[in-house]
Amino acid sequence: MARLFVYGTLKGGQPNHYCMLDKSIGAAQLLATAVTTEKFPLVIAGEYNIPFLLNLPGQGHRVHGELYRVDERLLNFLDVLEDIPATYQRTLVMLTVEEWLGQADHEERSAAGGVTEAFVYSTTTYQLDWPSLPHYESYDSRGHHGLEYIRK
Ligand code: PCA
Repeated sequence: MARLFVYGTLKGGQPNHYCMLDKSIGAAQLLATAVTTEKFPLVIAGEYNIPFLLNLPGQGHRVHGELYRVDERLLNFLDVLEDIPATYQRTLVMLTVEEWLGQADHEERSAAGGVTEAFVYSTTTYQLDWPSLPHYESYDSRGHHGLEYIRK
């Protein structure tokens, strides 16, 4: 079991969320809503309007998302889906929990000050102009930006 913070198309209501629900892929339990403890630039980039958390701590906003407990099968599947390590890299990020949800057990909830660590798909392999794209604090494929995610 591992813990994964999702901020983009894998979140509830977003275009790749089905991966988190499909029991034939693996198992995921939603533990909490959370925000990155540090700021990061969250941009929408490329011809398919893909959300990327750029690994540039201190820039942009604290990014909102969902914290899941995932099994190895799902994690391996997502590593392929997210094209690790070319497009994204799976790194550790510090999170501040906003709200623990039903599936978090007592041990998980005891995180000091609600600060906890999880994997995230972030990237250092971005194009030069991406840091100057608009920064978001919460991703929605159908947001006002008009850059709806395009499935390949
Ligand atoms: N999928 C991963 C990284 C960005 C994306 O679209 C996520 O939702 O966290």
